[in-house]
Amino acid sequence: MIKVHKYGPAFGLPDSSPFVTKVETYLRLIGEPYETLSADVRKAPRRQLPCAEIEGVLVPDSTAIIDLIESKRPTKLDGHLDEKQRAVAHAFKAMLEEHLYFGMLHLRWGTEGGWSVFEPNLREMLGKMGVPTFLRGMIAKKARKQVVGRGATQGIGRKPHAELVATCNQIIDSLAVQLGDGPYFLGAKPSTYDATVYAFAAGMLCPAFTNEVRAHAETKPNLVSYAQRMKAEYWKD
Ligand SMILES: N[C@@H](CCC(=O)N[C@@H](CS)C(=O)NCC(=O)O)C(=O)O
Repeated sequence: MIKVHKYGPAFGLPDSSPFVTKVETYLRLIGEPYETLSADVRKAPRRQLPCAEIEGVLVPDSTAIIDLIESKRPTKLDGHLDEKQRAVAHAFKAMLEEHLYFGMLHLRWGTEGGWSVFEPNLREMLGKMGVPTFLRGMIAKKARKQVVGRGATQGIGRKPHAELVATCNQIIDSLAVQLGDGPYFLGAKPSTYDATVYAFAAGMLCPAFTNEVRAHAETKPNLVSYAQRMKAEYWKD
């Protein structure tokens, strides 16, 4: 059975990482049973999670995991998509994973409001990884510096707050337009892209975090009902 190496559920989400939620949502979309393991990110091959054990091989990267599993399936989850749909969906996936991700990362790690919610969860996770209590504060602070630095390297983290929010909100506007009435991201049937879209929709709408991006996402009734529908359909347990 496939084993997903993850951080762990947090803030009412399946995982603190959208990339982990993406992989698990994909496995639920195809009805593939899987096990999970709370992993130590420091020991992961690329020092990132998720990873998945597939037929004895530890595969890093959410997209590589999904591509490998899809390559072994006789029926493809994206089989019904034409070239144009694939191209558009690929662009949206990149926009969420490589752009919005860093905006959301900054809102969680780089703002005082986000950090006040995120830090206790991080300390708890460090505890599960065996880090002694007296070191957790120092390690969390160091991790915060690194993660905020990543947002700055990508660029979005250097923007003034209002500009960062506007950038994220523009992405949400586009996402809501493309989603339309769904019911899935690309119409009547689910595709691998729903794994990414759900992971990010659930993250941006997460009630634990109060910020302008969540408030903006909440003004999109189709996005909100998409997240609710996907949760009810694939995340009942
Ligand atoms: N491209 C990777 C990205 C995974 C990723 O960025 N994981 C983050 C958590 S959201 C992580 O483990 N970060 C730890 C680090 O980079 O030090 C994927 O799709 O799996």
